[in-house]
Amino acid sequence: MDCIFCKIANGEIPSSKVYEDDKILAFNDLNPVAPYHILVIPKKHYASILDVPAEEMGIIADIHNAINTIAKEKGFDKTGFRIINNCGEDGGQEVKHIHYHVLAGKKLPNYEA
Ligand code: IU
Repeated sequence: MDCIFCKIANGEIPSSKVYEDDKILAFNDLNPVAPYHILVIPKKHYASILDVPAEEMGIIADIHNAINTIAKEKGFDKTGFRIINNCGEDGGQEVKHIHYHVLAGKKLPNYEA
């Protein structure tokens, strides 16, 4: 499958790695919108949350567990941060491999809708 985040996950394409374990990879976003802009992905391919079977939802807990570790390591557990998952066309999802944006390091603006 021609998925850029699968290629990042398997090391075929290099990334600025922030965290890795057997199931999860986190790396710095190429176009950061905040002082910290980290993408957290499962190594296994799921196009979006809609593609994660109920019996595999544990991967979402694994992602959040990785985010906890990263936040504590980087120190933004103390200041706060935002987790975003864009899903589908209207959600603004460009890369069709589920990923969570973690934004931190400044006071983030409120949402526009
Ligand atoms: P989105 O939620 O699918 O819109 O977010 C995709 C993000 O992936 C976006 O912030 C890009 O800057 C980022 N990104 C990246 O960091 N490295 C890449 O090779 C590609 C996209 I393609």
